[in-house]
Amino acid sequence: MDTQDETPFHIVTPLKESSALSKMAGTQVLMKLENIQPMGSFKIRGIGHLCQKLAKKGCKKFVCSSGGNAGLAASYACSKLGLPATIVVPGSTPEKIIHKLQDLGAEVVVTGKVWDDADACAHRLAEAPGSLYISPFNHPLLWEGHSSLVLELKASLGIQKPGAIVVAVGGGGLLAGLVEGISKVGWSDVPIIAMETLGAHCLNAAIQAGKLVTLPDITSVAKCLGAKTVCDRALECARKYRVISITVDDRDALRALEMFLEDELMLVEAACGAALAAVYSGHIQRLQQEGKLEKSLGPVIMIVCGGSAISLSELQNFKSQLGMV
Ligand code: PLV
Repeated sequence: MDTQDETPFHIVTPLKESSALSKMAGTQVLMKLENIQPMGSFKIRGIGHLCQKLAKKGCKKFVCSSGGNAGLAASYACSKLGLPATIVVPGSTPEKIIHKLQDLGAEVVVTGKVWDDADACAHRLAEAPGSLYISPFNHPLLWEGHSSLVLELKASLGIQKPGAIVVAVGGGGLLAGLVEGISKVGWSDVPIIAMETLGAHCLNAAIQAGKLVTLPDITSVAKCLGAKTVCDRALECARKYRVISITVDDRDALRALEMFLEDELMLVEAACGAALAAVYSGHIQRLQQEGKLEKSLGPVIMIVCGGSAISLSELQNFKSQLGMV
């Protein structure tokens, strides 16, 4: 493909009511189906945009650290751009993802236990002449790319404002992109419910401490939320906008993704299960009762962020690890 081509790599995703989620929440829930993006997650919006912009400036090789999905998006974008990609992932990454990355033509380096270890390696590799490091969540162009999601919401909803937007938070790139989007469309007062699993709760810890906090380890099964430190911009967003931070445990996230599979027949990662748990574990109604969300609420937007690091057997493994079977 011509590197000057501005056509985005992401698709416009459907916004679809879920009667099951609406019933659980007691209010209308609309799913933004990012799980059907190329490579199975929202990541292509930001990473695709970032790679396109940097390629246009003459970058010839990218090195991206990833929990999996950002790497898939970067490999996909690079294959479209005809550029080489090196993806550095932690040892916890499923074989299936590594093969997918290789099939896309990426060089894959597996190192360390968690994403932060892979990230340190990616920074070192990117010191090679001609290579450029890309973060899976921490870059203004990435946030700009993610903000396209809100522009689509605005185009679908028109004058109707969302009652809240529910999102999973890892390093905070999607959150930062949503905030950019709601600012662009005049929805700055819309609450964003930022969901994390305990053991990958770097945003929640930072909000509690009033400053960035580095978690000692990532203990959650939601490895794609597993950045030990959230990006500065995400904490800034939480300070300046109506961000409600909620943590759930791994069991809640897995239960949510299992119920979602039953209800909507779509299988998503535990990272996405964390967001779904806002409804399936009753947090929306609780927030309404506590007066943190309006009693009569506009449509709640559930960002079904997706994720490829899951299969039925992987779900069974997680459940047995957590004593759920
Ligand atoms: N995953 C990143 C960071 O991992 C990655 O490298 O793929 N939902 C899914 C399915 C994700 O893959 C991610 C991020 C998130 C949510 C959270 O997005 P973020 O990092 O922008 O807050 C360590």
